[in-house]
Amino acid sequence: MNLTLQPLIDQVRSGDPRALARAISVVENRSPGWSDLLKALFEHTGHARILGLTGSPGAGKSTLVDQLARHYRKQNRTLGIIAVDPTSPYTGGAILGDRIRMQDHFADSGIYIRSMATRGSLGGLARATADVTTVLDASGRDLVLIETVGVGQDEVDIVRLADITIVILVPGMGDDVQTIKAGIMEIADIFVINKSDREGAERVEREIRALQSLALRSDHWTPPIVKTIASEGTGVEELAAAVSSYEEYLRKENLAAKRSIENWQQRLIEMLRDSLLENVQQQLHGDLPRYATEIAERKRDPYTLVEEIVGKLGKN
Ligand SMILES: Nc1nc2c(ncn2[C@@H]2O[C@H](COP(=O)(O)OP(=O)(O)OP(=O)(O)O)[C@@H](O)[C@H]2O)c(=O)[nH]1
Ligand SMILES: [Mg+2]
Repeated sequence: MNLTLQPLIDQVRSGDPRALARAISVVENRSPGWSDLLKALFEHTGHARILGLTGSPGAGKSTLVDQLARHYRKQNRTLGIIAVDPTSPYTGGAILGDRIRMQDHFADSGIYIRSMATRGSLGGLARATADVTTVLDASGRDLVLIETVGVGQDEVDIVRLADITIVILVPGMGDDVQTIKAGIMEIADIFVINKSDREGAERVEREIRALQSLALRSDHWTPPIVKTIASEGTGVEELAAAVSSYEEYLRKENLAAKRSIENWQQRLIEMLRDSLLENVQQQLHGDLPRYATEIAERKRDPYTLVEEIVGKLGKN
């Protein structure tokens, strides 16, 4: 254990926002001590409730996160918020919006907000988000809210971190439900139809119900559908109630542990994959181009080469 890290660990655990910021930077940038820090913090995790909110660009995720944060703060629960920016062109404006909204909570040490970018996060966005969640959890936050745009595999991986996943849809996006069906439908524990002040909310609801009737979940939970107008705070109480009832369901059916084990199985594979790949790349030094040339010229076969490289792993 790296002794110089102890003060930082203690400060993080006391919930100090400046220490949190420092610890998160160390972890995010893979600065010296990052793994010792996570190792030491891990035993203090597992207490925070992790909510993942995902939906199309501009669906109102940040507005909803903000409203939920207000709701939970009224109950004196502390929060960490991670806004994952996939650097899609859509989010350019929203970053500024997030900052403006954040100022509302600026003086409140019960809310810690962090934006994450794909750029610069080594080892993938999902891993970085998971590690930041670990730090926030260890700092004693009651809830961690993760906002992510639901588009790709990275986002699905991020959502898998969550205990409860909220999928946000909006009316008037044509065949949005159809598009989203493929990846995101299956992971929704709760559906939100935001911007319900707009026409078409009922239609979206009917579409979700129709899809739900086709696919029964293995845990037999039927994800509730909550209509919200996030910009006015309408439906936020109902959403929080839906979160509570799913928590209650998980507790009653003893499903929380099962879900956690499933998630860890997935994460372990990802961690191993990252780590093994790093290891192999180190082992290869700069040999990759030479190997590739030899294979292209049929002087070597790739199957034997891979066997050799993998065989050497862990032996040096
Ligand atoms: N009419 C209406 N507008 C809303 C509602 N909720 C949010 N908005 C507006 O929709 C816009 C986008 O909201 P955001 O909360 O930034 O959406 P987001 O999903 O976080 O967006 P990205 O992070 O860019 O993907 C803002 O101008 C909000 O004020 C709603 O219920 N009704
Ligand atoms: Mg946003």
